[in-house]
Formats: sequence, C-alpha cells, structure tokens
Amino acid sequence: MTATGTPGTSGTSAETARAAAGTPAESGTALRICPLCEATCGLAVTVEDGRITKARGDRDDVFSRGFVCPKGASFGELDADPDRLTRPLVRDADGRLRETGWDEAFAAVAAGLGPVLADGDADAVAVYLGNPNVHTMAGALYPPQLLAALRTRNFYTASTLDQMPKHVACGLLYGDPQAIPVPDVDRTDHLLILGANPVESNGSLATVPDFPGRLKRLRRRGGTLTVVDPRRTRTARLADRHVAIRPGSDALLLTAMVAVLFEEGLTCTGGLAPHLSGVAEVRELAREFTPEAVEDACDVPAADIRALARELAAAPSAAVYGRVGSSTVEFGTLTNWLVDVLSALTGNLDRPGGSMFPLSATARAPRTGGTADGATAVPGKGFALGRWHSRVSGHPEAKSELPVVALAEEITTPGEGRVRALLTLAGNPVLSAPDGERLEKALGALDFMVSLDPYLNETTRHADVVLPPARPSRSPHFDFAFNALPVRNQVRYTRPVLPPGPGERSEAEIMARLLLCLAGTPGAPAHTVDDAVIARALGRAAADPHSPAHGREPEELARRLTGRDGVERRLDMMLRLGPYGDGFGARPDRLSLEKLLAHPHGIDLGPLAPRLPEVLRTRSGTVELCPEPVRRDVRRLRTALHGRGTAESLVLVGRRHLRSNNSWMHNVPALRGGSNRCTLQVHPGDAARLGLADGAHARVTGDGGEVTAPVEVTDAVRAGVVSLPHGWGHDRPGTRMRVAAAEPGVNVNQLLDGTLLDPLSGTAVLNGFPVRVTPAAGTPSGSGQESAHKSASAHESPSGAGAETASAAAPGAG
Ligand SMILES: Nc1nc2c(c(=O)[nH]1)N[C@H]1C(S)=C(S)[C@@H](COP(=O)(O)OP(=O)(O)OC[C@H]3O[C@@H](n4cnc5c(=O)[nH]c(N)nc54)[C@H](O)[C@@H]3O)O[C@H]1N2
Ligand SMILES: Nc1nc2c(c(=O)[nH]1)N[C@H]1C(S)=C(S)[C@@H](COP(=O)(O)OP(=O)(O)OC[C@H]3O[C@@H](n4cnc5c(=O)[nH]c(N)nc54)[C@H](O)[C@@H]3O)O[C@H]1N2
Ligand code: SF4
Ligand SMILES: [Mo]
Repeated sequence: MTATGTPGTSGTSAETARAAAGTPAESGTALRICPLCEATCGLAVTVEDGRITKARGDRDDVFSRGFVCPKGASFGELDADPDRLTRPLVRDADGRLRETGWDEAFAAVAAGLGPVLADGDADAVAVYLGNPNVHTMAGALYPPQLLAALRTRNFYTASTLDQMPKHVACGLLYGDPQAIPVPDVDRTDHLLILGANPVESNGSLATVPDFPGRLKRLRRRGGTLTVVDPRRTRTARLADRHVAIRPGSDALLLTAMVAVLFEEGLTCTGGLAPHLSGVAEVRELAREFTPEAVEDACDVPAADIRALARELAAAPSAAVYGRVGSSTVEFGTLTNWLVDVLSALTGNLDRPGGSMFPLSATARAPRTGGTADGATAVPGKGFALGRWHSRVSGHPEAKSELPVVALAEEITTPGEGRVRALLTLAGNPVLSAPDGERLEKALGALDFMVSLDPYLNETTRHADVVLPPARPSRSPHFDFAFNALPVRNQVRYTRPVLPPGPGERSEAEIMARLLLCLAGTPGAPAHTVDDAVIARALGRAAADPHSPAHGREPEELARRLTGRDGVERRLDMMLRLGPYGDGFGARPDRLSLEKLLAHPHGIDLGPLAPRLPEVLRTRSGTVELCPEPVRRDVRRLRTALHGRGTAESLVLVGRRHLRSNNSWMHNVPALRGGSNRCTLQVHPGDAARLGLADGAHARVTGDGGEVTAPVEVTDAVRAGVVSLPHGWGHDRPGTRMRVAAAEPGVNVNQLLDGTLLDPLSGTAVLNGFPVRVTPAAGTPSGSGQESAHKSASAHESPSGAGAETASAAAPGAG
C-alpha cells in the first residue's frame, strides 16, 4: 500500500490554505467532512456572516471526489436548525426543564449522580450510546473512559438495534469483533448484497462514498450485482438479479448455498487454506440444509439458490455483503457468520475483489509473529460471549454490552443492581428501540437522567439535565470508526469551520466534564482528562517492544505532540503511533497531525491489501470457521425450516429514505416530503385481500402495540410483507422539534414488545416480525397514550417558543 509520503493532492487553492491553517472565517469557504452517514463525504461549505449557506461535494476530496447527497447538501440548514438547543437545560424543583449556565448544569449532574454513585453499586448507573457517537470525534474518544470510570455492566448502545450480529460473527471467526471485512466494491466481479439498500442508505459497515455510482461502474465493467431483499429497492433496481426472499430466512438461504458449494465441489479456499480451521465441520453442519429443503421457507426456488451458489463460486472475484436486513433479524448472527463463511469457502476472503480488512491510520500498528514475513499469526485471546448476564432476564453480554431491549426492565425491576440513573449520549431509544412506551415509563422511574444531545426529543425530554453539544460547523471531524471500514484506505481531518458560538461548548469538553463529575472532581480543568489519557497511552507505547515509540521517554513524546487542544493532541498521538505514523520521528516522512493538516482534502493510503493472518486474534491463530456458539445456534435454525408463512400471515420490514436519518432528521424542512413519508407499503394482492386502498389508513397490530398509518399500495414489496420506516412518532408533548411534530408519523417500534431477539448478539428483531393489518378509519396515530409521568406535561418551553406549541400541533398526540 502506498502508505505515507504520498499526498493525494497538493494544497494550493484559497480554501485549502485556510483549511490548512485551520482558520475559521466568518465568511468564505471551508472544508468539512460530512458527519451525517457512514459515507463520510468531503463537503466544501460556503460561510456567510457566521452561517453555512451552501454545502457541496469537495471535488478534490481524495476519497469522495465531489459526491454529495441531499442530506450533505442540507448540512447548513441542519446546522442552523432553530430548534437545536444552545444552552443546557436543568429540571427545576417544580419539574420543569429550564435553560441554565454550564457550571450550574454540571453542578446539577454532580448533585444528581452523587447519591447514586455514593451507594457503591456500580451497576446502578446505566449508559446508552446512540448512533451519532460514531460520527463525532468526542463520541469515539471519551465514552471508553466514561465506562471505565463507571465500571457499570449496564452498558447499552444502538449496536443491539443494528450491527451487533456482525461484531459477534467477526469476534468468533477472527477473534476480534472489530475485524470486519468490507466488500471490495471497486474491484469485484460479482457482488451479492443481502438486506442492504446502499443506494438510499449510502452504505453501512462499508464506508463507500457514492455507493450508487460505484455499483453502476461495477455493472459497466462487466461485473454482476445480485440483491436479496423482500423489497424491490433502488439498489435492487440496479441489479442483474433480484431475489425477493421471505424476510428472516436469509440464514437458510446462505446455509443452502454453503451446502451447494460442498455438494458440487465448488469450494476453493486457495491461499487461504492454511489460515482456515473448521471447514469440515461447516460442511457437516450445512449438509441437511439443501436448496430443496429450504426453498419453501425462503420462498426462493431451489434452482435459483443453486444458481446463486454457482455464480458466487464461478466469479473471478466476488464479495458478499449484508447489512441491517440481515442483522436485525431472528438469525442475525448466523446470517452474518454465513456471509463471511461464503467468502472464505470461495477464496474471496482477504483478496482483492473479495471482502477485505481495511487498515485505519489510527489503528494499532500491525504486529506479526512467527516468520519474518508475518506469515504465521500469533495466537490471540479469542472472543468471549456471555461473560456476564443481565440481571432480570439473564441476557448474555456481547462486547461488554447488554441488549437495549433489557434496559426498561433493568430500571423497573427492584433489587440490587437496579438501574437508578441513566446517561444517554446521542441516542433516542424511545423511538429507535422496541416498545418505547414501556421505556418511557421506565425513564420516569429513574432517580436521575442526563442526556448529551442537541435536541429535546422523545428520549431527552425525560432527562433532568440536557447538555447540548456545539453544532457540527463548530466541531472538528475525524472518522475514527469509519476509517476502519473504507473501500479504500485513506485519512482526512477537518477542523471546525467556525469558532464556538456564544455559550456553546464542544462535545469533547462536555464529555470530559461529565467524566470529571463521575471522578468526583467536577472542578478540574477538562484538559486534565486528555493529559491523563495521553500519559497512559504513551507510557504503554514506550514499554511495548512492537511500538515505534519503544524505549522512548513518555514525557518527551508528550511534549512533541502538536494540536490546538486535547482532542487534536490525542489525534496526533494516535496517528503517529499508528500503522502509517511517523513514530515520533522514527519514520519522519510519515503521518502526523501536522502532515495531515497540510493535506486538507485528505491523504489516499491506497487500495485495500490482504491482512491475514495478522488481523487474527483467535486462540488458534486461524479463521475459526465453525465456532461453538454458532454450531449450537444452527440447531435453532432447523426449527425455521418448518411452519413458516401461510397465505394469510404478514410480516413487517423497515425501510430507509434517502433524505432521512433514523429519528432525528425529520426537523429539517428541506429533507421532508416526497417519498420520505411514514406510509405502510402493502403489496397489491395483500391490499385487495385485506380491503386496503391506497391512501386510506390501516391499523397495524403487533405484540407490543398498534399504530395507524396511511397505506401505500406498491408491488415494490413482495406479497406477505408490509413495510413501515422507523424513526417516526414525533407526537409526544414536551419535545422541541417543531417541524417534525407537524407531521409526526407513527413509531413502528411500538409494534414490538422487546421479546424477539437474536439470542447470540442480543440484537432486537426489527425486520421480519409478524403483524396483523386491518383497514382503519380516521387519522394516523400511535396506540400510545401518554403515561402519567414526571415529565409528560411538565416541560416549560426551554427558550420561550416551542414545546407546548409543537405538541399541540401534533395530530394524534397522546
Ligand atoms: N424499526 C427499526 N428500528 C431501528 C432501525 C431500523 O432499521 N428499524 N435502525 C436501528 C439503527 S441501525 C440504529 S443505528 C438505531 C439508532 O438509534 P439511536 O442512536 O438511539 O437513535 P437516533 O435516531 O440515531 O438518535 C440520535 C440522537 O443523537 C442526537 N444527535 C445528533 N447529532 C448529535 C451529535 O453530534 N452529538 C450528540 N450528542 N447527539 C447528537 C439526536 O438528536 C438524537 O437524539 O435505530 C435503530 N432502530
Ligand atoms: N438515508 C438514510 N441513510 C442512512 C440511515 C437513514 O436512516 N437514512 N441510517 C444509517 C444507519 S444508522 C444505518 S445502520 C444504515 C443502514 O443501511 P442499510 O442496511 O443499507 O439500510 P436499510 O434501508 O435498513 O436496508 C435494509 C434492507 O433490508 C431489507 N430487509 C428487511 N428484512 C430483510 C430480510 O429478512 N432479508 C433480507 N435479505 N432483506 C431484508 C429491507 O427491505 C431494506 O431494504 O444506513 C445509514 N444511512
Ligand atoms: S452520502 Fe452521507 S456522508 Fe455523503 S453527503 Fe450524504 S449524508 Fe453526507
Ligand atoms: Mo445504524
């Protein structure tokens, strides 16, 4: 790979110069990496009088090369949303949230958490991390320390509503839950996509700016695209072959493909063979799941399943890629495991055009053992699941997390270890997780709740203290998470476009001060948190014989760090110790913050390169293709072979719209309307059978509740499947998202009661669950009546306008 010293572009333009100098200007242009989805496009923004008035794709960005989507183009509008909180809110004695100063807010945090912490029950404080933490620098840097300080087992994130099955599968296969191979979209000859719609989502667990363009180029260079999805999505429309599978049955389909590979002698592990173990066991496991055995359950003809397997094996190179629709399902971990098993068995794991492991600039520098060329892996510690269990239902932890669906009961069930205080950082589980009504009731039973969030929404309205971070234009950006998942290795950093507004605090400072509150030293300066991390990390590096800084003086290294603040100094440290780093002078032409700042459009680090066996952390030092937990779960899969899908039964799947983002972007006027609506998509045959007319309303009933939504009759969904998007249901009082509340939609997750999950990963089943649908008269509404709750009607509009008006404008509000 073309590691460092290979600038992707040279900086000459005015915007380059300013970005390089990092000088925020009140007017002019600047660069900002888009934080709004995983594609991480470079934006060029126009600033006028301290506001972003325009955002376009940065044509010189080494990675995204000018691509932008409607969300990125609305960056300025989102940034300037008048509903965004700019000052902290603290609940006063009569239960109302009022604006206050930062010192008062942190004093309230210390006072609220103090008694809970003083009781000495570490599990009494729970943490929920929402999705945007992977899109901010602070969200990557501080939560690990927060959790280390709390030592709570009540740790929850949006991962158990999303990609935890992937982590578990990769943890078991490679010994490292973060070792996630991504499809080499630019070089593959054949791409098999299951349960993902990157043309609208712009990709996930695969950082691929202009995913749609790259799929079109794949077709143009003679490659083939197959999409497995119960809906004919925009991605499916680009495909050579669309398989409209019955939801929830992907694990059966993929196991049958594995069976075909063995049965027809199509496996070809090639150079991978020495690094694989468990191949014979996989063969045994898959044997009974022939295409003929699974075709009814999948509703895909056996001949088609055989063709899918043969095409995958015959392609010169092929990649298999699954996302949300293959994760948030009953057999999520098995499906994710099978995705990589198919790659491995066809020799496509870790080779160009297949699925490859990226190497991020802030990753730990690769270490190898055995032979000098690194051909032999060092046995690792392996990946353990279920090291502890949730208190009430006994759910196993995965990656130190408990399932989000367990949070409500951990708050409401009395006893030792009961959750009494909650920190939500960038999350809205009331809408994103199953049974928000139950969770809301639970939130009302907490002694204390803090939310770090720019909005007063369905979740944060329950907090006692709301801490709003500085807006994105005032925040620096580096993709710690997504640089580990790109389709091509690269590194980019953008400084804040503008200085913080009056009274604004950076997300980093807020998190650091939260940490200091937990440590019992709320008055200490925020930078002491970063100093401590840096001292520890450099101490470790100096003592590590594999580190480029081995044997150096940690204090001397710390003095050499550049950067304007703790966040930049930490970034500098990670870059310099990383795989492309200058090793604090050991390899002077390589990467440091200074060098990165001199390349404001980023530095290209070359195409993905093979990394086996160096990425492996399994105990055997091999890819463990047939791990025990998976083997046991395959028994459960057998039950799915039988008794699925009668002519009358309906299951629900979700969908994402291009101009949306989970629950929090419905407040931007430019992103609303058009197809971005909360409708129930129904197949024409089902609509006729159920007496549902296009535009009329339907009542949808599930185990957790009932919602009423307008019907959209379309053959884009297959028969037996209805689709409702998530992130809607903005009809609660006491929120402050006025645009969203004007057309609130309904909360699909209220149809779930939280009992359905993928047992290995604790991930909620959000796709492919049974519902009943009947015609309904009247306006759409959620079933939820507002619970009698401490904050249900006790909010004062935080800055004069808003909350009460907003809820009054919302039809169907409880
Ligand atoms: N039915 C169904 N449910 C789903 C899904 C589905 O497909 N179907 N998808 C699931 C998936 S994939 C995910 S990731 C989860 C998401 O679950 P969550 O992360 O809980 O929900 P979001 O809607 O992303 O809420 C993000 C929150 O972060 C706040 N926020 C935005 N930007 C920032 C920032 O810069 N800093 C801070 N501190 N806060 C910020 C927003 O105001 C909002 O409150 O939802 C899941 N829920
Ligand atoms: N515009 C937009 N972009 C986003 C987001 C957003 O909300 N809006 N959210 C971001 C987040 S947090 C994430 S995690 C990613 C998600 O990125 P994706 O996974 O690409 O997005 P989804 O639209 O959830 O795609 C899931 C697909 O799975 C299909 N599906 C449902 N059930 C099944 C099944 O059983 N089998 C199969 N084979 N398919 C099934 C659905 O019909 C849907 O098309 O998107 C990110 N980008
Ligand atoms: S694709 Fe994603 S990263 Fe790119 S501009 Fe759109 S929202 Fe931003
Ligand atoms: Mo997600």
